Amino acid sequence: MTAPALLPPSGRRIPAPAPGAASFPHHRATLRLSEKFILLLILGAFITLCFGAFFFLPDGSKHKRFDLGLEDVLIPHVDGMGRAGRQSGAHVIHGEGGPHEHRHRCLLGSQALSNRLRLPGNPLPPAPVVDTPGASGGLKSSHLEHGKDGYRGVVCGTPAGNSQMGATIVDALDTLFMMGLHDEFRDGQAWIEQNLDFSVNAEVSVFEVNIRFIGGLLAAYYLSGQEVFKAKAVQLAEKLLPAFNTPTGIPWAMVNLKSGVGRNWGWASAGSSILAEFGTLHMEFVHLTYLTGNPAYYQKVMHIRKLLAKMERPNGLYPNYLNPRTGRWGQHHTSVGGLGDSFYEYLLKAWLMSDKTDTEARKTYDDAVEAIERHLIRKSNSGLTFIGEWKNGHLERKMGHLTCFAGGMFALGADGSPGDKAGHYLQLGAEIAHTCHESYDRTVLKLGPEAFKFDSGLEAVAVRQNEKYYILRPEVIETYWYMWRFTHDPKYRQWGWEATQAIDRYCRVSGGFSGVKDVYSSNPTYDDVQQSFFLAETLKYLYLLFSSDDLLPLDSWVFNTEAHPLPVLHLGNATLPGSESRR
Ligand code: DMJ
Repeated sequence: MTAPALLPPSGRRIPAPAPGAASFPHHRATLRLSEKFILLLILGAFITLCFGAFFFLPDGSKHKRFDLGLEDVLIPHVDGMGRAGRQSGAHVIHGEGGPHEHRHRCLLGSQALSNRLRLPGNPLPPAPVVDTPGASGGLKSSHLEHGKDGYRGVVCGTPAGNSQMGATIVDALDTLFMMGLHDEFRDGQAWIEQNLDFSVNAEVSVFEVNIRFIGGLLAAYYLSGQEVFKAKAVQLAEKLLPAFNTPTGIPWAMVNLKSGVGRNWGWASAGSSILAEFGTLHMEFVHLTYLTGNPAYYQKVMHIRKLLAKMERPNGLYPNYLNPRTGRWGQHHTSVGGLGDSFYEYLLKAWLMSDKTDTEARKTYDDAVEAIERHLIRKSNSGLTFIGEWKNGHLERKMGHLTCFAGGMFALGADGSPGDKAGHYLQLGAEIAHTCHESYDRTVLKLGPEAFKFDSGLEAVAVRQNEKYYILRPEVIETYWYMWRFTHDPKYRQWGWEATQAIDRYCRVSGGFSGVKDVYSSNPTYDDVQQSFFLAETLKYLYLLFSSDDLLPLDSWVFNTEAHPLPVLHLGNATLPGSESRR
């Protein structure tokens, strides 16, 4: 394999702009209260998690079957929704709802490693500037003290269940790095070096492994320059490739890491693959080709794109299900929430990540969004804009928490939209943010339900008991952050601060943070799970919301669907191995 011509002569590590150096603002000597508060949330949760990993995870790397965890993060469950794979009344696929995802570990710092990270050319990001309207007044010093106490309290908390995959350790790495928690970052790195091994007889979700593990490892690599993360990402990606061995090249949802045998979820429309799963591989796979020179990854995802481009779409919409044997659509359900969501997100981000040269991706995104607007987006009686779900020609007036990410997506895609519709899409993003904020504000806990209706006089509230839970999801805060970046309207920080306080008040438990089962109950019960995306996404987006814009600027970094930042690839006239020039 020859190295791709586009790689910098000094090595393959960091494309321009050099991550780390130019991308982070200067250090301030002190942190503000709000900044300390969010930092303590993250630190507390991560340390809690790692305590368990350190003391309770087996050292051996070969296990007959992951059982976390794995059942939760990587193997489908039937019961809820998730950005890529939850459907109404039905299925938790990707780790949501599993009982044992949080892990606890006492983390130890290491000056030697710290020094290594501080090598020239690999500077540490300084603490971000935080300016929190409404927060400084609302945050009392006693609140901060409570944060510290909580942090101390969870350091040696008792873990529940057992995990052998370390999902949260990997998922949280870049959050730790971004916040300057480098001792914890190095402990995570040490765990990965010593324990993370994919030579196991385990069946995993291709999508989840890609967004959480490969995405997390790649971001950790780009930020820190530590080769181990790249090596692990590539090893893992190799294990996923057999999933693409289907008659159409549309990958199976699951693959056995040892045997390479793939299969689909039993519940998914007659053995179909899921749009948001096979459509959420592009960013990571393009980076894998970029970093390794191996064209296989790029070719796999471009093949998916080409196949989709040839297919007829009912009403211009992409159904959530596609059969990998026949290449035909399954049920004609379309969603911008579970089962569909990140497919649309990755079209836009493929364009952004390519330095806006991948115009095919942009056009596909624009066409898809146009159809979504025409068929799925409506205003409620009181004027709330919502995104419903399309089911066999009928619009279900229900919106998932997962769908709330779309506000941020519309804002991110505003610049570059066809015609002079940039203002329109920014406005649409603002309307979705407002609706999703209402879904939080209309609860007792001020935390959003899993799904909410716009029907029979009901607006932005959950009706069914099994839609009233909040599992530490990030999508609403994600949208606040994007809207903040593009408008600097202080209400987004205000809303983010409300969510921060609600999470601290109602989700903090002795062992970390937990989801709650009913956001309309003043006495909620916990689900006893700290999802890995809480550290990867929810707290990261909150931290970014209260930071200055030059912390991971959006013209240099594109966040994968699990909030792992990957750099924009400025390829100039070069092409990726396995591609023709897109110019
Ligand atoms: C995350 O794992 C990702 O954002 C995914 O795309 C959808 N669901 C969760 C968070 O809710």
